[in-house]
Amino acid sequence: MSKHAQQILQTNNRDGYTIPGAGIYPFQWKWDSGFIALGYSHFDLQKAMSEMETLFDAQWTNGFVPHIIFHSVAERENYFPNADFYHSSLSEDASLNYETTTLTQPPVEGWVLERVFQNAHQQTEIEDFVKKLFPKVMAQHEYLYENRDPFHEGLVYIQHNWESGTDNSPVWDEIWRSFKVPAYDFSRKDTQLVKEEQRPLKREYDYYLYLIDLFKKWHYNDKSIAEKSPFLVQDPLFNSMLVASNKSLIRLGKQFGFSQEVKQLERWNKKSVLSFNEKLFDKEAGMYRHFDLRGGKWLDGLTSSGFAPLFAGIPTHQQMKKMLLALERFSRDGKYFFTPSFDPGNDRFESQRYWRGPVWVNMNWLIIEGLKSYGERDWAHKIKEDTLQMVREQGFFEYFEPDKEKSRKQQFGYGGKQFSWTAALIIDILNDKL
Ligand code: 9WN
Repeated sequence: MSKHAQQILQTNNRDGYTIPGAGIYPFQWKWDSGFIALGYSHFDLQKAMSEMETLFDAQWTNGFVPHIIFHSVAERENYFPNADFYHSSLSEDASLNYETTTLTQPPVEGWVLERVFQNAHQQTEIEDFVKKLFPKVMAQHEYLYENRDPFHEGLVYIQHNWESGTDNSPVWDEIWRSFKVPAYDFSRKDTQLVKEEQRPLKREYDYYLYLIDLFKKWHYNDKSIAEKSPFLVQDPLFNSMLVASNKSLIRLGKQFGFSQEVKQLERWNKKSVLSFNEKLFDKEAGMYRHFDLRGGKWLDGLTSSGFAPLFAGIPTHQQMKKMLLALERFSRDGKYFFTPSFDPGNDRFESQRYWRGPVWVNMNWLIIEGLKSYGERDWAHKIKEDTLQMVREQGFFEYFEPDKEKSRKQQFGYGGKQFSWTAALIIDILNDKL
């Protein structure tokens, strides 16, 4: 299984970066690259390092790291919306080296850097690599805390659903209902490659595009976005990745002599963890929620992103125990595989449609690692077994049917095939002694 996974990464590897999946995702994606680098670090350190270096080559002058780098001109026609739609040069901070999007994705790079470092087992080049990457990752965190945290809470906002990584999650539904958008006329490429019922609706794409059009009008200026945009959300997954990355940078920073940075990281993290538990933890549900900064309230619905704080060590022991009960409820006592991306008890749950229900390997991996860090090995083991079973029986797909009954009747998973982060994280899971 591990060999097969390695082959997938090799096949999806381009010059210096790895595409998430052939056809549907033909460029470099930010958080995908993080998971992919972790996978490579088990068998090809050079590739792990170049994956991250190439990503940071596209970093903007203000520290922002874009979510897609449109490396291949030949593939431009095959993805929508592409560089022509974003027009990133409207921003004064944009990369001059690459055409990119103007949105970001969860800041996984700090903890990825630490894990790549650990898996390198002191190979000589790794120290220089860490020293080179550390300030770049730090600059990303500075960008986020300085520009995405208007009330200095230690919780940063995302400005677009694509920044969450969980594109069409039902949690955004009520935001979409709060403003009107035109019906865009465009040709979608994704639904030519993947069944329509497994992808977001056209009407949702209208919202996604409209937000970017608004940002263009404001030249992608963060202040204008914070003041005027209808979409500002404190997302538990995004913020967990930031806290986990802060923690990794603190450990690496101590080892590599970045003492000023370590102080700053400790200040940020203290505030972030406090606010997280005060503001985003829902005691009744026993898990974390998305906070709508524009509307001043939690968004409606529970998602697998609400378990991500386990990965960052944010919940107290007591909160973690409540989260185990919430996890059990998500599985409906074994009716569903761990972990559906949306609460199966909610009537907006859709078992095939992308982030509205299916299981994703990267979310399972984060939860497994989180549970291990709390010493909940039996729990971690259960989720690991479900993950391996789905991939073994159906292949290295992008996402999977959560309903065990339905899943038994189908041969394949959903979305893109030979999907890079599924392969990369399976390599990591198989390397684990658990
Ligand atoms: C938009 C590449 C990306 C992932 C996201 C996933 C999906 C893109 C799309 O694919 O999003 O960024 O075209 O739907 O939701 O998490 O990074 O794998």
